[in-house]
Amino acid sequence: MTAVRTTCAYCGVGCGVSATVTGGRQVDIRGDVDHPANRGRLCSKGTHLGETVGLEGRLLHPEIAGKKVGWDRALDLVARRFADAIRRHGPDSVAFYVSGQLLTEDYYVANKLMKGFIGSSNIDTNSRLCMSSAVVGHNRAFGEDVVPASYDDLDAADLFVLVGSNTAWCHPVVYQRIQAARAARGAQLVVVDPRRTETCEDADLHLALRPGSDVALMNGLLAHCRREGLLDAGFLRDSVNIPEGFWEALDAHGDAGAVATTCDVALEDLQRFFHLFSARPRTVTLFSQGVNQSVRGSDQVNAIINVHLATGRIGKPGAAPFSITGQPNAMGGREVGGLASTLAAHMDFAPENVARLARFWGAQDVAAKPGLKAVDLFRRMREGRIKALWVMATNPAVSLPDANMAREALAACPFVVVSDCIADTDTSSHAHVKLPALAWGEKDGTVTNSERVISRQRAFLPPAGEAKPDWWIITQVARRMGWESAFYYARPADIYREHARLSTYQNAGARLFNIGAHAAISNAAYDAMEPWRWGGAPFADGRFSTPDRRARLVKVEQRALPAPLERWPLTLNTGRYRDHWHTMTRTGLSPRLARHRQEPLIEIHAADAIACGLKDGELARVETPQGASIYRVGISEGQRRGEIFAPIHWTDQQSSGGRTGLLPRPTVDPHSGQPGFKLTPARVDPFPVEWSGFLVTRTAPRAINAAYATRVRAPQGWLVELSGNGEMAPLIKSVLPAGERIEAIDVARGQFRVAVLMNGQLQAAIYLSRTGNLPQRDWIVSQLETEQAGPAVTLLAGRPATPQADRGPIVCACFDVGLKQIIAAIGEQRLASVEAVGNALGAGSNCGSCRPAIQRLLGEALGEHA
Ligand SMILES: Nc1nc2c(c(=O)[nH]1)N[C@H]1C(S)=C(S)[C@@H](COP(=O)(O)OP(=O)(O)OC[C@H]3O[C@@H](n4cnc5c(=O)[nH]c(N)nc54)[C@H](O)[C@@H]3O)O[C@H]1N2
Ligand SMILES: Nc1nc2c(c(=O)[nH]1)N[C@H]1C(S)=C(S)[C@@H](COP(=O)(O)OP(=O)(O)OC[C@H]3O[C@@H](n4cnc5c(=O)[nH]c(N)nc54)[C@H](O)[C@@H]3O)O[C@H]1N2
Ligand code: SF4
Ligand SMILES: [Mo]
Repeated sequence: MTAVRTTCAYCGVGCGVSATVTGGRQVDIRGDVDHPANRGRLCSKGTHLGETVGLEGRLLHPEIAGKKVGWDRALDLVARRFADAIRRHGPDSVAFYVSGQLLTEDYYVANKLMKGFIGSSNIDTNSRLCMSSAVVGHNRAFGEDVVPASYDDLDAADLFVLVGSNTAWCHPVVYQRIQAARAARGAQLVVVDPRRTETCEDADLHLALRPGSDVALMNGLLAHCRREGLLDAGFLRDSVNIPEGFWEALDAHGDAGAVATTCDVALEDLQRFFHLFSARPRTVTLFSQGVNQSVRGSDQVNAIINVHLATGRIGKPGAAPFSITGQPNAMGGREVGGLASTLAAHMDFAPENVARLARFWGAQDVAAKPGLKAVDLFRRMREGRIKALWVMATNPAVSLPDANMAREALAACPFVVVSDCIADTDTSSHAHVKLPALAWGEKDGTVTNSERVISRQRAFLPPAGEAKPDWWIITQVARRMGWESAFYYARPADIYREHARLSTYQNAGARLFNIGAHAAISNAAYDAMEPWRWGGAPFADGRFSTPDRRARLVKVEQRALPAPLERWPLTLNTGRYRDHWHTMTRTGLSPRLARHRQEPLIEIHAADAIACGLKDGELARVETPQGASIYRVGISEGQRRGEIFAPIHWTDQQSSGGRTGLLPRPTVDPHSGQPGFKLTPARVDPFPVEWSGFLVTRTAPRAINAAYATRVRAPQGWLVELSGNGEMAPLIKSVLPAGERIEAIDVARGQFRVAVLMNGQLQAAIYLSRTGNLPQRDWIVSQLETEQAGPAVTLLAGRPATPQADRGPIVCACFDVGLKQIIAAIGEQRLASVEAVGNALGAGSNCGSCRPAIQRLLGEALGEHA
């Protein structure tokens, strides 16, 4: 039982994980104390990785038309159908849609096959939806897509500005490092986000700005810096090109009062932000989807970078604009050129680059122009113009904007191949061929995190069934298409060496991305590779990757923000929950992670809820011009008026409600093609139901015929929330397994309670009510974990003989501590700090992901005392 050092499967923080197999597919997960990204810390998702490595739901064999086949048949068919389409309709009639969750080696060969040998650039990636605006911003400002920051800067900064980033939930270990810097050196934290998220909980300042007004804010800040004499004249003179009329255009933002009005924030708050910025030159501005996922995403990125360039807050310790990446290998994908708009090794489509790639790869037909960006690619597909599509490691039927459009496109494509580790996804239901890929824990290669650190992912489990590495699958198809020698690799290290060689090939310093030091790395050294950062401290010498080596300010203007429409009076913002990852194919397997948010909420301001006729905890239908879905109403003080927020995680696999992917409009940034996921005109109406309740079941629930049904994993089973109209009996009949039944049915009072046992063990139980009289879920769910369920009366009552206190929703996933427990302990034991709560209940003392939530409860309790 030796520990294997690998990296976390989830976010771009890129934490090191130490995994020890303790038997079968059981694994003990620890933070890797030697990894520079996390030094042993892990968040809730990383901590509970062990609950996601079983075989449940895995795709174990290749399938053609739903039938199990051998690898040879599946690979032959894929190669033949792609070759046919290319022969009959040309190379641009086929496409790959790939992902920042592939390893660098997988990504490299996918890009090489499409751009180098098929000769089309129709390979795009879910990174288009994620950070393509940051890529454009970097290219425009620096001449290369380089993130000029590292986590060491977090330890040296005096001011953190988080723009459009719910860091406490989405990059929790970065958030913990920020908190550590604040504790150690009194660094200040400003959060710029229309919502009051848990990231704002302990912030020095929260600017709840009007969505889409970030350019006004940043231009206003820059105008302030200019007024106050904070520009770095020497740096501007030596290292930065300033477009004509740049300062004049900025004058429009010179009036702080007008900026406050545009951004809809208090003038005092705006001025506090400006003063903090003036006083603390060691500033790191971290940004993510609130900035990128906008139809003005690229300009918003450049508005941030402009401020850093003009004040010289770049290339120095503790001072940088920092685009934090979402997926574990978003950065690796950028390095291999996985976007339709880039070429490998940070090259663009300049003719000399195309020629250089042709020489290096020994390829005749290297694509000479950019390909279709994700949304356009699916539009073209819906028109029937893409004849063969290969989707790898992403779930576009959920994650593209206007997902119904994406589904129509998949349905219109004559040949769809899906490589995934999971058998049934909303995307794979459209696949003609399904190819089983190795999952985290089985796959082997490298990833690059937000701070340019390349780390190994290592295998510690055997392959599931016949699953194969993605690089193997891709190269097998390439070889069958006739490119035998160009795709001959025996192991990931072979691909990595080629990738490293390409980065240094005829690169006389023009591109900072150069990992030539590894061009001849031995297999043993690759296996033993320690995490290392490429690019050192970029731009520290004031030299950039542009032809004249100078950075560029970019003229960006705040566009007028449209007023709400009568039919669509609200705007829909979408994003993430703390303990779920995207379409839940993996976090959905973990009972512990399921408990933080068991249902998809539509969060709404109390006044809007009244105006729309909604009540907290009831159901509502959210509609946009693209589609509609049902959510549980969560009235929230964190929402601005007129704005609602929905999570992105629920899919057809878990739910008939909360299907957020159907809602966003497919409008994109004109430069990057990134969709504006955060702002869609919408309306909300009550969704009346006659009865509600829940089902607890040991076996996976089948399709459930109820107006609203969402399921989450529980220990030894599932918990399904249900609501509907009309008769309840048919539903009960359809969802309960055979066995010994005990029931309490009171038709007059509209109460159905049925439990099914087998040899005394609970198999399933359903509780439905027309009056809202329902037991707590906790105890009944716990009955699945016992050999002998409690006596019939307790099962029907839904509570133990000696009543248990209601713990409320789970806040701490590590120690299973509920909201009500924490509130009670704070009151009874007069706890005054997060540490004190940790000592009393354990909550917050392990992974730390729930510390902001505890902070909020402490704040509320204190408020009540006052
Ligand atoms: N728990 C969890 N962590 C994850 C992921 C996950 O699925 N779950 N996914 C990973 C991935 S791929 C990504 S890309 C990252 C995303 O990480 P984040 O970007 O932090 O996450 P989001 O929730 O998408 O959006 C961030 C915030 O942008 C705000 N916002 C909306 N509109 C505006 C605006 O106009 N201006 C500003 N300033 N802010 C705005 C939203 O209110 C939201 O709170 O998370 C990564 N980490
Ligand atoms: N409305 C709205 N939509 C959004 C966003 C938003 O904020 N709002 N955010 C966008 C962003 S930033 C992102 S990154 C996307 C994410 O969206 P997706 O990429 O669609 O989401 P995932 O659930 O991560 O899908 C990954 C798939 O790959 C599979 N997989 C995992 N590992 C491997 C592997 O090694 N090999 C193979 N072949 N398969 C694997 C998983 O089982 C899963 O099915 O969503 C985007 N969509
Ligand atoms: S912050 Fe959490 S999800 Fe992200 S890499 Fe680290 S442990 Fe994994
Ligand atoms: Mo992302």
